[in-house]
Amino acid sequence: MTLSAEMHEKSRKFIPGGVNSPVRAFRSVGTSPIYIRSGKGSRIYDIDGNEYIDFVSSWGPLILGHAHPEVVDAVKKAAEHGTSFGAPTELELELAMKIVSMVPGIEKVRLVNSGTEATMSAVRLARGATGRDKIIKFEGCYHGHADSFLIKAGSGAATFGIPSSPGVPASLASDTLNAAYNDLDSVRQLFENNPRTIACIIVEPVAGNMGVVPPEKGFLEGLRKLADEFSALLIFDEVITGFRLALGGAQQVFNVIPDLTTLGKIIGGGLPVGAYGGRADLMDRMAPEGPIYQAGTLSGNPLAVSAGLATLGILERENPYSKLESLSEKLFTGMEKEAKELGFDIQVKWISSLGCGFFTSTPIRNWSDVSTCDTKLFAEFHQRMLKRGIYLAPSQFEASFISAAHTEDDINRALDAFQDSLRDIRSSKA
Ligand code: KE4
Repeated sequence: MTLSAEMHEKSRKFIPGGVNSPVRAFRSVGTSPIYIRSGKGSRIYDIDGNEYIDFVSSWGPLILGHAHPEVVDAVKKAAEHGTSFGAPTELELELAMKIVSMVPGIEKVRLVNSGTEATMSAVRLARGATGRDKIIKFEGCYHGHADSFLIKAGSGAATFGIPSSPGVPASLASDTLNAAYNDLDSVRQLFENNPRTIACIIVEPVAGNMGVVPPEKGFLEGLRKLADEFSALLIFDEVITGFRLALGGAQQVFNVIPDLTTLGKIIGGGLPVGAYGGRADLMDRMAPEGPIYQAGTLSGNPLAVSAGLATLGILERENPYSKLESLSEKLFTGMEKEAKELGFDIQVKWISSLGCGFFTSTPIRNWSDVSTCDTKLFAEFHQRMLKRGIYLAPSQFEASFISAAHTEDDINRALDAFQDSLRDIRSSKA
């Protein structure tokens, strides 16, 4: 038995499922999770001494790779001055100003401690500002685990077949309306059937929690128009896409400006930071400026903010986006080619430095297409890639990420492992 397996057995006695976040449990890929001791660059190392090329990147934050020296230094330095004050600091103002300068739709921003806090606060603001209770989200999209979002949600909720979680009051669930991604008619339908009761549309501008599903041409522009037509607010949940697609995120790439934006992951450089921001007239409704309440003991924490500032500073200075794009193109087009040559139906979808392969012959544009995936076959594939030293998200409904620390050689090794794993599966079925 590996040390990881032993550790997991012990951990389940103290932590539900042995994990602090469900999707880490490797349940849907049928193996026990590996326990990570350290990471450096594009590599992670488990407690059994195995090395992996990491394409999870802590689910997105580590666009610079693990333990970037400047990020580590910034955290060390900050810690020497104290870890938290519960009071304003210059550092949080510096990060706020940087975010405002980078993200087109953000005039004012509030820092919080996770993506979930960011999205739940943005929706509370939308409800408070419009006086309306209902929200529109998209089936298969995931916005964190606040009650209003756990209705037909993606990510771990979809992975474990609990897209609508017990514990969410029916009265609240009824205020969450689900549309189909890439389907503007389904959004219009909801507005027409629920006149003057919908506060906002919240959308992942690139869906990253049902696997990766990019927006079709005109989809985001169409949402902007529908929100305006029905006097609702448009929220871009850029927890994944923020600083990932470009410094200005998806709203810069697609040139569609939301009323509110939520951020997380990269903004903290691997430490817990989330943020929500947008039009100043909306943000000024938040206490203490306005009446809508949101708070947090560790919001703007100097250590986390230092890691975020270092990360955004390096992204600004090095602008790795074209390198990320070319490595991603090599990986994902290579996967597509190899799958075809080996006779596997895999729909590869990617944009910038995130993507995935859907194990289905159905062309992918939203959750109903994604739900046709053969998750058993994905599990067999995942196990084989892991054995070959390639660490992928343990779910068909997640993204693979490329970091600035990945090299051509990493991509070649991943493609070799991809080919060998598919060959292995094919001969096991022969
Ligand atoms: P957190 O509360 O996990 O920081 O962020 C929630 C969230 C909000 N919005 C989007 C678009 C997100 O992708 C997330 C979190 N993403 C998942 C993975 N796809 C986090 C991994 C996990 O749940 O362990």
